[in-house]
Amino acid sequence: MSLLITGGTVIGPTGASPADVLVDGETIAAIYTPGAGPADTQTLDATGKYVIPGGIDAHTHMELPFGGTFASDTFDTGTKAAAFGGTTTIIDFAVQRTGEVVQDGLAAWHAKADGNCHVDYAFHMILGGVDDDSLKAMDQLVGEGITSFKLFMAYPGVFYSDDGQILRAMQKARDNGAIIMMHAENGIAIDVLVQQALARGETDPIYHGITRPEALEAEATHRAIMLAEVAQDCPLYIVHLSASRALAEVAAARDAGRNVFAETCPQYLYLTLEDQLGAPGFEGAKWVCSTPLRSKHESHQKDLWQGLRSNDLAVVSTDHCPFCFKDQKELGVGDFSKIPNGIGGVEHRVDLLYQGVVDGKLSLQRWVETIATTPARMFGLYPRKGVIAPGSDADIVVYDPNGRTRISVETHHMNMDHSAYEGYEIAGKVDTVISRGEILVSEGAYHGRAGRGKYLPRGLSTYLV
Ligand code: DUC
Ligand code: ZN
Ligand code: ZN
Repeated sequence: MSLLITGGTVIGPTGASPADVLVDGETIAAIYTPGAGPADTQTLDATGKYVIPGGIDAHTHMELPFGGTFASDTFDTGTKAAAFGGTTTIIDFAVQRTGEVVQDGLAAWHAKADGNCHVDYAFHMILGGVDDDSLKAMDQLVGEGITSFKLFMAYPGVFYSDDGQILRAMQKARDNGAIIMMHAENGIAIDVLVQQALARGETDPIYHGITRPEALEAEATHRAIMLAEVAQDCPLYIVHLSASRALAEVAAARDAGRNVFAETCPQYLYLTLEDQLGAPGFEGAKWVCSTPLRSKHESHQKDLWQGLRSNDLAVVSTDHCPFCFKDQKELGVGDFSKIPNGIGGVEHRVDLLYQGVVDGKLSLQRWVETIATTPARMFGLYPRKGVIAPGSDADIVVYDPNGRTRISVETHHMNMDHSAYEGYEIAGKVDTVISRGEILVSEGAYHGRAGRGKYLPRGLSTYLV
């Protein structure tokens, strides 16, 4: 089937231009000056709207086991919610927990996702135990299209790697071309602060943030950057960067020409320690995530937006890790350290970042780059994904700048009993969502189905210096 998207403004990393886009089957066949496309084709009128590549959320955790429970979105519910929000590819984290075999963890993730996804999906691999076997497995996985590995400097006893393990994994990645993704927080020091806070009776959710000070994110970010230097400039990608001094560490490494990259997430751009984590009673548990929300009395949000403009922050992902308030977040009543860490947001990233365009904080081009093009290049999916160009997959979002989006638990599609952004009004709206040539969302109606999403083996990053 072919489809001509007419009258819209195509946005790419090089700018915005009026163009008609011809979709043939699963791919983009041609781009025409307005009105020059074939006459005998079904059309989709995008007049007055933006035509952008489908969003790529490079950081999700469907069904992640955490803190005695599991993230509440399955690959079915989570990827359907992603589609509603204009995200047509996710990269989820397969998990090897300490003591498990890497290949078993990966097989478990394939089993969870296979036949259940509404949009295309790929995997990174979390290494929770770096040893001779997992280092060998890294080579095998790169051959299978898993070209990025997440390590944790936090969560001792669960996912934590010490500096020697990190260095060995980085050396391996330097050899086989993979990227190391780092959860950069000093978990050993954090655990001391957590125990001291609990001993003082400081049990409310806000102490989750207070016991994870930004100095310990900056310190870990610095250490990771230095270890990657020792590993001969192993490509390093800092995940969920939340704070000014960690950003300064990334910026300094980038200024020195290093293969150091970072992402941030909408929660760090919009939400704060005081207003959300500090909500009365146990309410703040909704916003317990790590790295934590930061203080509104410091310059973090302003600096993160600046980092997005300057490309010191290359990508916006969600770290989608939803837990219901009832029975899940409630595991931490009376002890913040038992609240499962995570915020759900896979449905709202495209809209929340568009709000940055409306607010004058981000250009249209940077919007598209940070939500689609750069994640595709960073993680070996480009040019199949992340760009509107002939030959690329027809993953396309028609975005209505004159529409409005109201975020609420009443209307969202994620499997969560609350929304981290309840009541937020966005000036802009996802109008039509196309995945590999198939219309999944139009006029609010859903036409997709579980199982149509394909697994995407990835190539090596094409974003390296
Ligand atoms: N941070 C979270 O908030 N949730 C899951 C894992 C992580 O690192
Ligand atoms: Zn993390
Ligand atoms: Zn994460």
